[in-house]
Amino acid sequence: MDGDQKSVFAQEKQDFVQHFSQIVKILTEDGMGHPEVGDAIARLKELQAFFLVADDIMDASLTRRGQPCWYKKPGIGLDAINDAMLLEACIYRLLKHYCHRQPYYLNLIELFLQTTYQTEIGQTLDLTTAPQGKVDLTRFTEQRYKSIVKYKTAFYSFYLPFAAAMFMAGIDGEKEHTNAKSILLDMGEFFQIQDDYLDLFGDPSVTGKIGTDIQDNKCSWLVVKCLQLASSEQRKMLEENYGQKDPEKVAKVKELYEKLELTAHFTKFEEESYSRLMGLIEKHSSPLPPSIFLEMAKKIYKRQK
Ligand code: DMA
Ligand code: MG
Ligand code: MG
Ligand code: MG
Repeated sequence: MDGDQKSVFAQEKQDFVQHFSQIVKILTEDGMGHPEVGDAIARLKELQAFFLVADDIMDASLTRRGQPCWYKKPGIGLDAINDAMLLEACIYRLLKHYCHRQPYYLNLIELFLQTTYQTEIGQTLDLTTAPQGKVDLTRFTEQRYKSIVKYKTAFYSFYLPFAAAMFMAGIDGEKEHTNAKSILLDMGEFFQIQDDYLDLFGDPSVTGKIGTDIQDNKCSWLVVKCLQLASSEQRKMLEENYGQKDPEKVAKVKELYEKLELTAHFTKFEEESYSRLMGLIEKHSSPLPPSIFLEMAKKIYKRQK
């Protein structure tokens, strides 16, 4: 990163922090109008993303953003389920606060509701493809993988923010949204593939989270790729070691991944995916300026966290 980029980044971060405290202020001001719920509202000062609070419980994860996951904090535990729902409700409180007189208000509400449904469908696929204690490698197909990541990640992480901005700018045509979606879902799939790669090969001090995909029996990009490359012997060894907590078994799976050079395969995939993405942007960005998509691609390509 050069100096200019750094200062832009610092400025963006400062802006974000400012907006964020404003949001928390608006959400917690309600507590003053209704003192009987003040204690509950005060909890929102520790705001986190609602899908991630719930996801960490379901994935039995330990850390998030360099801290214990919310449900792992002393005194929180499964109360975090309610906190996740409370955070979800905050979306609609904020939409009302900022947008209820706007012509795009209904579009935004429907967008958030629809995206929540899609993400929940994706999480369902993610969880049912990874049943605890039942390793069945035949489930881990490329086709199943693509459906999981499209629904659990691509809609909410990529299409949602762009679509929201488009509605706010008065762009509500189906054609325009379909075009943007074709770029953004592709970007989202790539983003989750990186997430799966980093789950095992990322540095937890950089990603802020310790990976659990092997232990959780997840249909990760790594296991799908591994199965495409493995000999029948290696497949058997994967069968015996995948989806279990035992650190020695996890290490054996990692060893196999390393033997099959999954890092090199990932790097190659990343290059290919990037050029495909550039093609999609060229073809489908209009009427939006391609730079919006290119900026986003730049942020995620070769990311370490
Ligand atoms: C992320 O999947 C999907 C959602 C809806 C949070 P994941 O469990 O791989 O995410 P992470 O690696 O951040 O726990
Ligand atoms: Mg998770
Ligand atoms: Mg998950
Ligand atoms: Mg992950």
